[in-house]
Amino acid sequence: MKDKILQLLRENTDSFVSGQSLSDKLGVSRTAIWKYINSLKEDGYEIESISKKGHRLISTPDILNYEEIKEHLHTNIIGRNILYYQSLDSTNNKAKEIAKDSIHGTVIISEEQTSGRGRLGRSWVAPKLKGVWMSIILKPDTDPLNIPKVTQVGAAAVVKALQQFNIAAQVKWPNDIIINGKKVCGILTEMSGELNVVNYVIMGIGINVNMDENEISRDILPTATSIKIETGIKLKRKELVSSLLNNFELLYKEFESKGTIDETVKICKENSALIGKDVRIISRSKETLGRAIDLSDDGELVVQYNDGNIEKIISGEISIRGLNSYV
Ligand code: BTX
Repeated sequence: MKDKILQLLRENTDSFVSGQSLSDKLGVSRTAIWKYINSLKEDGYEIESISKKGHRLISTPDILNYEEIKEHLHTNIIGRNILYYQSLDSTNNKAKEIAKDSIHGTVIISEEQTSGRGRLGRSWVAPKLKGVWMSIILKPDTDPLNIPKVTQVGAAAVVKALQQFNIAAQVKWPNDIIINGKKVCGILTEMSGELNVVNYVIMGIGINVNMDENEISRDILPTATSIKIETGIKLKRKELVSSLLNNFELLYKEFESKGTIDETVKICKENSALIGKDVRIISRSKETLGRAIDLSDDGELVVQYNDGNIEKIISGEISIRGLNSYV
């Protein structure tokens, strides 16, 4: 009911909508309408209410529910089912819980995470209302070996979305997006499957959007930053999410229909933070020195080791660092 009231107010932002007309249209009492209006105000919607005139929507809050995101969403499937939470331990955990019974393209978004997760058991800091913390449930009909490609699709979609707000960001293969050498976004792709079958994939994306420097915890400050800190731009998170989902659906279509990720690889190459740089390739306790020279058609990092050997690296358990620093 709240959605319907909001919709009617959205359609009439230049005039007042009377309580009586809302009550007639929606078939509920005026007292009920009044309660829903108050509840919308509590959610952050600025509504001017004048007796005998009615209600007028003045502004909408930057919250990440479907009502707000759909305004700029052009997808057919991805993000058409959004489950929105104020707080979760981790959107990837929630997605895992419900993945089996959820449709492809379902998105879980939380305004904060209390135990956000990174790769290899690491943690991800996700403070309330300051970023985008979300997971997309995907059900690709493909071999499990192809799933690392999905991470690249996600990374390319983030870069493309930021470009639409005139923000230049780079992909630090395989799963980080950086601005000015520091991390603004991380992607955690998890899969449930058998030998040749993918049951589902969960792609978790965390983006530091509007944190100020004092809102980033000290232990991650040397490598972490936010879009606002680096660019001075305070993005509307809901617009960033819509743009991200729009771009993701476009790029994912190629993977879904042909199994290739040509457009994704093009974007990741053009905006690579690593290609042409000397890097340390860290696999479990082993560290090897080399140079990142290319990205393969399948989204693997091509490195040339100092002994001259060339190898394609699959993301799995590998971390890449700059020679003396994070990049
Ligand atoms: P990662 O393993 O590459 O990065 C994790 C590391 O990044 C941490 O060990 C820490 O040093 C640093 N870090 C932690 N929080 C932040 C932050 N907010 N910004 C920058 N650096 C940070 C990257 O893993 C994958 C992260 C995915 C996060 C999303 S959020 C939605 C979804 N749900 C969930 O639990 N995880 C994903």
